[in-house]
Amino acid sequence: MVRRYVFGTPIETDAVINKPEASKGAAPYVEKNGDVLLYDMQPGDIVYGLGENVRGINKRGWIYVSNCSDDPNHQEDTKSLYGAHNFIIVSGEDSRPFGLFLDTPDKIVFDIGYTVNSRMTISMDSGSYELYVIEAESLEGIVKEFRQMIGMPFLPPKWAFGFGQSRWSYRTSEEVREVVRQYRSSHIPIDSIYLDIDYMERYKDFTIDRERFPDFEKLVEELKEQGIHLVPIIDGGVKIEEGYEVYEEGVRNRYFCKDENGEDFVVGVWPGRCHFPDMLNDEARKWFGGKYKYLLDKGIDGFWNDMNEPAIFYSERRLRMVFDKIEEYRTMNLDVKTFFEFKDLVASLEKNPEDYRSFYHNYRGQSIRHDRVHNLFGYYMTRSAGEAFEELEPEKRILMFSRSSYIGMHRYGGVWTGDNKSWWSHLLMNLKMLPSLNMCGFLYSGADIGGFGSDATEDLVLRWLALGIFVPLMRNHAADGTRRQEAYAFGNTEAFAEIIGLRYRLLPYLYSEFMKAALKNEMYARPLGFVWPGDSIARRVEDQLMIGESIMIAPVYEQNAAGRVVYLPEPMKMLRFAKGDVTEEKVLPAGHHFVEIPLEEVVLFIRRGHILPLASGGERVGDIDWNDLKLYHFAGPGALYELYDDDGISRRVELEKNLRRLVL
Ligand code: MIG
Repeated sequence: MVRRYVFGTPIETDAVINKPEASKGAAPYVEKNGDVLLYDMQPGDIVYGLGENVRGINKRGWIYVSNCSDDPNHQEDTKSLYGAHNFIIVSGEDSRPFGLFLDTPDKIVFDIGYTVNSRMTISMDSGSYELYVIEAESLEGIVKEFRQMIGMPFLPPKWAFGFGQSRWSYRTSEEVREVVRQYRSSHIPIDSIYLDIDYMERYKDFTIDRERFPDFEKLVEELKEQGIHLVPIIDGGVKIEEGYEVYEEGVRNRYFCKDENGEDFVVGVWPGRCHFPDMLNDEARKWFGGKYKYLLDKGIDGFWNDMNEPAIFYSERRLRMVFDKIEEYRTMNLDVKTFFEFKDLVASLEKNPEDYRSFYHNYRGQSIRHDRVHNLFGYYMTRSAGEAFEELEPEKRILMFSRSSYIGMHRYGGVWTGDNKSWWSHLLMNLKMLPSLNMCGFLYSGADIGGFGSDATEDLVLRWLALGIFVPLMRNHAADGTRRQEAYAFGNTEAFAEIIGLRYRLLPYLYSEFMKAALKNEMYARPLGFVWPGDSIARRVEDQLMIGESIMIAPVYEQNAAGRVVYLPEPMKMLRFAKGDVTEEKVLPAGHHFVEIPLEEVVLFIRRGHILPLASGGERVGDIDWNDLKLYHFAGPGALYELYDDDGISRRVELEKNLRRLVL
C-alpha cells in the first residue's frame, strides 16, 4: 500500500507516474518536526536504498546529501554523488518493512545514524515536498509497489548487454579501428566502442571533427559489419560560437538558461564558454532532443550523456571576480592566511554553490532558480533524448545512459556511476551500488570497469571483469593520461578473453532475468537480505548478490587474495569456470566456506531448485545461439526455468509471448 502526503507547494518532478490520492493526517513511522522527519532506528534495523551513493548496501552510519555532484575524487566520506535517489527502505528484524520516497528536486540530507547512532533524520531544504510511505509484506513487495508507481524502466537493445570498450579518448578513426582489430584478433568478445569528447569539433555537441574522423559515416558502417556499435558522448553545455547552429538556434529561440537579467547565463565547461539548454522547458527540451537526429542519421544507435549535474568549471562572472582579486594579491605579502585564501580562490571557481543560484529555468511557465530544481537537470536532459528517440525511432530501442539522474529518469535511460578510480574499494562499491540502484528503478547501470581515474593493474581489471560480467552495463572506461586498460593491454590476454567470454555464455540468462525484472517491476540484483530476510547473517552480507532467480555471486575484491569467504544461507551448488568452461560442480552445505578463486577463474553459486542455462558463447551478442543452451542446475527432474527472449531491438515487448519453458 502506498500513501502520499503533500507538504507546502512542491515542484512537480514527474518522478511518479501513478500517483495515489493524497492522504490527510500524520504519516506513519516518521515523526514530523518542521521540515525534518525523524525515525528512531532499532538496533536490528537495516536501511536500504539511496541508489547511487558511497558505503554499504545497508546505509546506516553515514550522512548522504541528495545534491547531484560531479566528484571524480569520491571516497568513503563523500556525501553527494552524481544522482539524487531519495528512496529508502527500513527493514526491521521482526517488524514489517516500510519504504519512504521523498519527492522534491531540493537538496535533502539523509542523516542515517551519523549525528546520533540510533536516529535517522531526513531534512528538506524547503517545506515543499511529497512524502510517499510504502508498505508491503516483504522487501521485494515494497520495491514492486514503488516501481509500479514510478513506471517501467528503459529497455536497452540486446547488443548493449555485450561488452563495451571506452577510453577518454579514442581520438581518430584509425585509433578506433585499431582497438577493434586488437579485440577481434585476440578473440575477446566485444559489441561496442565508446567515443569520448574528442570526436567532436571543439567539444561542440552534435558535430564531428572531420580532421580526426573524416570518414565517420563509413566508420559506423564498417564497424557495424563487424558487429560493433559506436556510442558517442553528449555533454550538457552548448558552446558559444558564432555560426554554430545549435548555439544560434538556442539563442534565437530563448532555449538557454537565463541570469537574473534575462541574459543567457555563461558558464565554462569543456568547450570553454557555454550556455546550458533549459532542459526543464518543454519546448527547449524537445528542441535539444531533436538534435540527436544528427547522429542517428549517421547510423548511431547509442549515446551517453555527460556533465549533466550540471558540472560547472566556472561562471563568467565569477571568473572576472577572481581575476580582479588576483590582481590585489599580486602586490601583497602572502602570509599563512592570505596565501591559503589566494590558493583557494581559483579552486572556488569550480562547482561554486553561488553559481547554481545564479541562473533560471522556465519550468511550466514559471521562472525557477536553478538550485530549486538542480537535481532534475540530468534527468531532463536524458528525458529530452528519450522522448526524441520515441518519435525518431519508434520501432527501435536506442542505448542511452546518463551520468546524473533523479528517480523517474530510469524510464528514459540507464546510468553509469561516474568517475571512479582504479581502486579495489571501488570494485566493491560497484557491487554495493547495484541493488540500491535497482530499487530506484535503474536496472541498466554499471561502473567504469577497471576504474576511471588512476592507473589500473592487470589483476584489478581481471577481478573487476569477474564482477562486471554480471552487471547489465559492462563497460571498461579510463581517463585521459591513465595507463591503458583495454582487455588486450596486459600480459594474460587469454584470461581476459575467457572471462569476458563467460559473459556471452551467461547472456541468455542475464538478459532473460533483466527483462523479466524490468517488465515485472522486480530487481535484477538483490541483496541476500531480500531473499533470506529471516537469516540474521544473510541480512548483513555486504559483498555477495543474487543475480536473477538462480545464481548468487561472491566476487573477489582484494588484491592478492587466494579466494574469499562465502556465506551460503542454504545449500547451493558451486560452479567453477576456468579457461571459459565449467571445471567443477560441487554442492556445498549452508554456512561459511573459504572458496579458492584464482585470478583467471570465476565461481558462482546455483540456488537450490534452480536452473542456469548457459550458451556456448560468441564474440558478439549476435553470434550467441539461444537454441543451444546447456542447463546447469541444482534441481530434480521436472524443475523449470522460464527463459525470456525477444528480437532485442523492438520497443514493444510482451512478457508472456516471449517466455520459453526450459524443463529438466
Ligand atoms: O570532466 O568526457 O565522467 O567518463 O571520460 C571530465 C571526458 C568529463 C567525465 C566523464 C568521463 C569522461 C570525461 N568527462
